Amino acid sequence: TKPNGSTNNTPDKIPATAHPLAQDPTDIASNIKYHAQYTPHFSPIKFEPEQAYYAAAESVRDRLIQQWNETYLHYHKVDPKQTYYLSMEFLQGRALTNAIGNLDIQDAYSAALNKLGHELEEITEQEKDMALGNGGLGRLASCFLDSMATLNLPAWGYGLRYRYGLFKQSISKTGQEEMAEDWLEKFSPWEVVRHDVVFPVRFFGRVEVLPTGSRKWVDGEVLQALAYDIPIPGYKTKNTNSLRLWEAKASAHDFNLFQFNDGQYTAAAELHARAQQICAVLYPGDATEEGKLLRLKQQFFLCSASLQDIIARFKERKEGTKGREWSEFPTKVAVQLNDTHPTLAIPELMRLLMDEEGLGWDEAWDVTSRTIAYTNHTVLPEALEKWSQVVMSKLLPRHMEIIEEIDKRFITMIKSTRPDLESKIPDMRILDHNPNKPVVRMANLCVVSGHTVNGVAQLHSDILKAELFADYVSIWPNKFQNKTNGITPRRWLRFCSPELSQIITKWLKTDKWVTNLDLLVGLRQFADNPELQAEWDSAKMANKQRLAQYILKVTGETIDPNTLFDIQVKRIHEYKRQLLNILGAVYRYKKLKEMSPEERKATTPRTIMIGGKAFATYTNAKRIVKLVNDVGAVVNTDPEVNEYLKVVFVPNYNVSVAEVLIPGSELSQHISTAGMEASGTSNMKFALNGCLIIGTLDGANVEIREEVGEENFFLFGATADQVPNLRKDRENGLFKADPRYEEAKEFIRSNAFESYDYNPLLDSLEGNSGYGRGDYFLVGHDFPTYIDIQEKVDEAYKDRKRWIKMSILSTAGSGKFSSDRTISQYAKEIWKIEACPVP
Ligand code: T68
Repeated sequence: TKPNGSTNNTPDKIPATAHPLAQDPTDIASNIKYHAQYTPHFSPIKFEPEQAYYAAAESVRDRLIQQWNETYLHYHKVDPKQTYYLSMEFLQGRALTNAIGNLDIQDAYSAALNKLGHELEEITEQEKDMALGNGGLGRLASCFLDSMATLNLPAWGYGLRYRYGLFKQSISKTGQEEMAEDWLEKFSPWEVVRHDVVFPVRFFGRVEVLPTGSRKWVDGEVLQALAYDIPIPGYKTKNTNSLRLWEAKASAHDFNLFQFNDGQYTAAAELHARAQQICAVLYPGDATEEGKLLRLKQQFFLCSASLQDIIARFKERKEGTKGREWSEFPTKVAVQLNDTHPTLAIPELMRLLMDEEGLGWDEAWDVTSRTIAYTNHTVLPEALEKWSQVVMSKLLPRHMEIIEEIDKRFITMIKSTRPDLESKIPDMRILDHNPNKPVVRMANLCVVSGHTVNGVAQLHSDILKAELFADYVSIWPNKFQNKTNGITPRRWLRFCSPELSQIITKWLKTDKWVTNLDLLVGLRQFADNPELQAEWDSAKMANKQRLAQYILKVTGETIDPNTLFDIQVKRIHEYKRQLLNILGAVYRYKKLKEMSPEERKATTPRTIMIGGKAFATYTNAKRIVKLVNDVGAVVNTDPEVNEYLKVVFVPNYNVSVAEVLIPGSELSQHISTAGMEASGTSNMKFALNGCLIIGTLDGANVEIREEVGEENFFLFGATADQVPNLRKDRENGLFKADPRYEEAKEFIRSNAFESYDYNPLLDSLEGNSGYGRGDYFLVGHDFPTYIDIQEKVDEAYKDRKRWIKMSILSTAGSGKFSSDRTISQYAKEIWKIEACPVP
């Protein structure tokens, strides 16, 4: 047998016996073997890492299912108020390490797999990321699920089961290429299909007025929503919540057997094909009318299926307790909208209550507005959703009527109670009757209908109140809240950096920090302790080595763990200013070239890593990806400088890549134009892992700097309140470029990197100010202070002791950014729900 048991079968001595709740490694090994033999997905000849992964995952699922069922039954019995987190995106990443970690059975599983000739680390690498999200918003939803389960909160996630999640990115000579990422290629062991949970969802059709005067949505086409549940285990608790993902199906009577037998195969299965389109991909390109319609269908599909399910549960439990009224619905149900993407939950809940349950408008409105709350994640104008009224009326005629009524009543209310705001009505109302393109403004619908609106970091929430939603604040001053984002300390420290975690536990003399992250402040008192510093240094070094091996594997580039590891990973967007980073790298390269060999030796050697996906049709973002790769190709092969500088593009950035990158980072860049990044969440992950931040006063950076101490944060750049005037200055020709900035741009224009035409990209930094041109993102303004602070970074890194102390203080100051804190605040201040621990 080869070391990993890659020949015939599992080691023979271990029987294949079902032991769903085994504790002992031998019984766990038996249970894994049981799955390999009796719930097979492969032919019985091999038991390689891939087969071992599926068998191990199913054995972990066995024990999850037990506590999962108990959780459901317990909630059913206690009947507490529950939260439903509606999100078009969940970026779950891998589940196996997380499940084993939360169940606290790492050691037993590791030993069991060894008995079967495998290594746990190798097995977990077999799992494909569940990447049903784009970036921060989707990952936030997943961190929230983890915290809700860990805090024993009765809460559900609701989303869509996309066949293909976020695309897989590869890099070729021409830049980024996208491929479908097939997470379901070989089935997912984590989902359970609920054949008994199916709801009809209608599209198109018309509104019929019944003799009673009530209205009913009829005709059109009806698809079925089928539930797939993913277990969400809490950390060291029995509570195991559900992420319910809907899949669209057509039913058998929509299959036209007559047509099929007549040879009209496509026509016979037309509705089946349309059903498949709904959940085919995450975020279908919305450049075309078809793409827009499909995205709207997806949004409605999520909202309709979820609300029918929520209402069914309410009614089921209502029958148990005699005489519960619909007015009690908001005492049992809290619905949180993750951005405006699930806004249609508002008119859909109104419709279900009025047209299906027979409530009047006022009663339905009272229930709806006390149930729904909305989180805003952006102030970027192009990201504020607006749907064509024409498209909406066709696809959802009854909902359009309801939205018109909400709009009408809102205007009436303003006119009667706030005549001073009358001139603001055109901006505040939900419908925008612009004759060229009448639209529905989804954010306005959320603000008018929801009981609470929140931003995702203090600065962002302040901007919402002062700008985007300022007029509404004067009507409903108490509707607006802040909930600074957070991240789960389990995935983002305990499991992704076991070495550092062990050291923290040792020095704090407890592992309670995993669920009470504020305890990390206890590290402050040891920040100068040479023993801790030495341990910290060696754990960081081990993580850097692991990262270097990963980079070698995926790029072929050798990077030196003794250099400063400087990382920027996030979606590629002009406002996030990867262009500022690469211009800085180009400037550094040019200066190194001009130095003598002795001068170079005195510099701080750096490895700059940049990773992230560009939306397929976002031209400038794709040019930035190509530029980073082209700069790397020249710098990394230049024997004069490549000891002192490397520039690496990390391909296909996703959750599991982040789990390798973040623990191995020493400096990370969060350098958005102030006022534009609502929060950022990777900044929190880096800080938690003892990585120092170079950043602007934007999003949650502001709060991170407050917590870790300003001496441990490399700050530069304009502040949010300066930005509008700086843009005006630019328009008025008052901007004076720093010569170093001009030098870096000129160097790229001179084809120093590739004969590719970078002029269009660089031209976006020139000329008059305006969106997409004239340096709207103020790269030119912030460049000089960016270069200056980078010099401070280089100096600080030379003093090892000082750097490690800063690193320890960074972790010590990260307690606030646990998603447990965020979720406790949502639970208390928005949802009004309480823990319901399974005994
Ligand atoms: C992000 N938003 C914010 N949007 O940019 C980030 N948008 O500052 C914040 O930390 C994070 O949300 C969590 O609050 C997004 O990630 C999207 O991904 C998105 C997707 C579809 C449409 C619009």
